[in-house]
Amino acid sequence: MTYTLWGSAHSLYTGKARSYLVKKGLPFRERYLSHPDFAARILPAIGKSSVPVLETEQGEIVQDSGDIIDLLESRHPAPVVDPVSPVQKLVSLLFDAFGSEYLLPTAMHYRWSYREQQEEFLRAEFGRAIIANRTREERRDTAAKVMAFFNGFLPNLGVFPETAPAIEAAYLDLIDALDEHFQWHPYLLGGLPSRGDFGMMAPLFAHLGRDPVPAGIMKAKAPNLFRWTERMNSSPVSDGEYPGYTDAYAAEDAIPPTLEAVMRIMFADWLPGLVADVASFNMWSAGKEAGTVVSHDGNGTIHPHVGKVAFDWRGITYRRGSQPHMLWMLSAAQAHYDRLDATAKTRADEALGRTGGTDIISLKLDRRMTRRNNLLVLAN
Ligand SMILES: N[C@@H](CCC(=O)N[C@@H](CS)C(=O)NCC(=O)O)C(=O)O
Repeated sequence: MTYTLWGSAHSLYTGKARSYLVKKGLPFRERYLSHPDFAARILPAIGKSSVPVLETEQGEIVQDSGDIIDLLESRHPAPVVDPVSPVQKLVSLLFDAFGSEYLLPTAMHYRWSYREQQEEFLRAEFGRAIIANRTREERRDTAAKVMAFFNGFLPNLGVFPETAPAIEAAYLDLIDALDEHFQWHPYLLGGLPSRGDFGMMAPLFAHLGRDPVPAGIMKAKAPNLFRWTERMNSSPVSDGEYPGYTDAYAAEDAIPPTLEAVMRIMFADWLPGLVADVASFNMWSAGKEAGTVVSHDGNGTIHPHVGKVAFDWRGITYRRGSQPHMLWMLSAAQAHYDRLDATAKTRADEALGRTGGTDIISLKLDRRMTRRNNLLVLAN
């Protein structure tokens, strides 16, 4: 049994799926979009050009890093990536949503706002992903067209010269706290990676940990975090750096105090945008039929929005397209929270109270979403 991971080295969400496959010890091979089969077989099956895509030997073809993990978890439960203990599982799901979605504008900012300083690298990486067996010049030229498409995402993500200083300040606060955490612990929740680690790998590897400008920042300012990005792509669970550490989550459902420090920053910076996203989603979804594709214009995309949002954030007004996919991921954490028994809920409430997460877990979506044909749609 060998899985095929369609994606590329420079792709944000491929980095999440790859790290998951590596840490699970699942046999897989990688294929880039440049492979003729991508256009011939994969594209028609998923309906649009996006990665990562997992292909199984039974012929299943799945897009979306979260769906890929869900499918593989249903078949390969060990080693666990969803902690059994309730508070840790909640924290893992929250980091998955935060990493996979909230940090996307940050990752795209550092990739595209410093283009001059890293143009050659980006051209090589985009070229490598999409075209094979051509000269360097041909690759560079082909890459330029695709790069213009991705560079064009910035306004919808709220990345402008006026917002960049706040985006960078928030990022530096976050990575400083993560650096302190990884001084003591190999993974977010202790000695085993969790779904939250994989979500964080999405932005922190391919863009922030690999593109020249942000990688330089991460190495200089948060070397322990940089080291974690390496650890997350190496197959042994323990890499020898933490003698005496066991390959298990922290005992007794505990959250390491250094992670609580990260969570304080995470929740404070995340809340204002989420509040705006929820209001926008609730307004858009009111009265719509089950099965409606989540999208402002009815056209399904992998990063849909359902209108523009504006909110106060770190002393500025932040304007961007709403992020329903972030709400979809947050709702997984909320659903887990809602199912907790009374004792676990009390402990979860204490942890959220200590770290400023109470308002986030209680945000209320009027409608549920589900996934159909690789797209988000309204549920019943
Ligand atoms: N929610 C999706 C997002 C996938 C995604 O955004 N992939 C990027 C590459 S990292 C892509 O293919 N973008 C093409 C597009 O947005 O049209 C996932 O988790 O897999």
